[in-house]
Amino acid sequence: MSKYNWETIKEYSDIKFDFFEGIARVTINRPEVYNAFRPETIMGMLDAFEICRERQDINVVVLTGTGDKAFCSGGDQKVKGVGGYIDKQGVPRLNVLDLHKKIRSLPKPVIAMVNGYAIGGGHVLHVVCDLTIASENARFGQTGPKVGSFDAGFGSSYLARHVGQKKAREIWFLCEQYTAEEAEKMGMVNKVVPLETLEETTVEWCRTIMKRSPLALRMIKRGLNAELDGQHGIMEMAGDATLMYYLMEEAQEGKNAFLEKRDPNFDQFPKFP
Ligand code: S0N
Repeated sequence: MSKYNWETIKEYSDIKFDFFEGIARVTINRPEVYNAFRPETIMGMLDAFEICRERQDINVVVLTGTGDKAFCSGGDQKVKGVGGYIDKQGVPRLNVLDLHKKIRSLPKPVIAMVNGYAIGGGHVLHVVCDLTIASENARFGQTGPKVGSFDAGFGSSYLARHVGQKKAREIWFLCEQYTAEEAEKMGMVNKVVPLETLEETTVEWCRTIMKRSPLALRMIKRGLNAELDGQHGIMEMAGDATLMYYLMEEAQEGKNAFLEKRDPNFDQFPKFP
């Protein structure tokens, strides 16, 4: 039972999506399969994250799973077919990759609130979030090479940036599980707290983050991503630089001069050394 008054934003079949004082919470709601995801789960999450992007009153997003057993146990093995996870129309999909990109692109911080197992594709989900706060009972690990899958994308290369190359290879090659304390020591978890205080700590972190400048946080996220994301990362950071330029009078002058059919006067603006 939460002590916060979370209000439902939108109803979905596989996730819960709610809001409290500037914080949006996306909860994978399939406890019967330890919050494993199927294509419909991901479609719901993609929609919810798009709403998080658009809504002005959402400053931080928390991603978690229902219950005290699992954050997410990865792709639902019961719907895994040839070529991907089979949706209701019979189409095989790997749409979780779209979600990785969406979390990474979201111009707002995303916190994984890991309340149990973060395994397989569930482990990748916490890896792609900006921060991870875990309960003491959380368990982390990959199973891919054991169950016939792998993520050679963010789930391995970005993981290696957290824990180093050797440890990332160990995590993938051995497919063992790690405690929350071990995960914190490795550098892939920011904080470990008792399960009873997980939500409270996460809300506290969100409140602290919300006191900071949103545009500054956005640019920090872009910069940290850009180092790894190549041309795509530069494009996203450059896009935000353009956004900031558009906020300046210098950019307005160019547009106004064009509309007023005169030469722009850019000399009036300071040229910082
Ligand atoms: C989580 C584990 C370790 C928990 O073990 P425990 O406590 O013994 O519980 P269980 O009895 O095993 O589980 C409880 C119930 O939940 C069901 N269940 C658990 N996980 C899944 C799952 N992933 N799919 C379907 N059902 C699941 C159990 O069956 C059980 O239900 P009942 O009692 O009815 O049988 C343990 O459960 C475990 O190891 N789970 C499997 C973890 C796993 O291997 N996940 C899949 C790994 N692969 C991916 O995630 C691929 C993701 C992907 O699509 C991808 C593709 C391209 C690029 C990237 C990715 C990516 O995101 O990685």
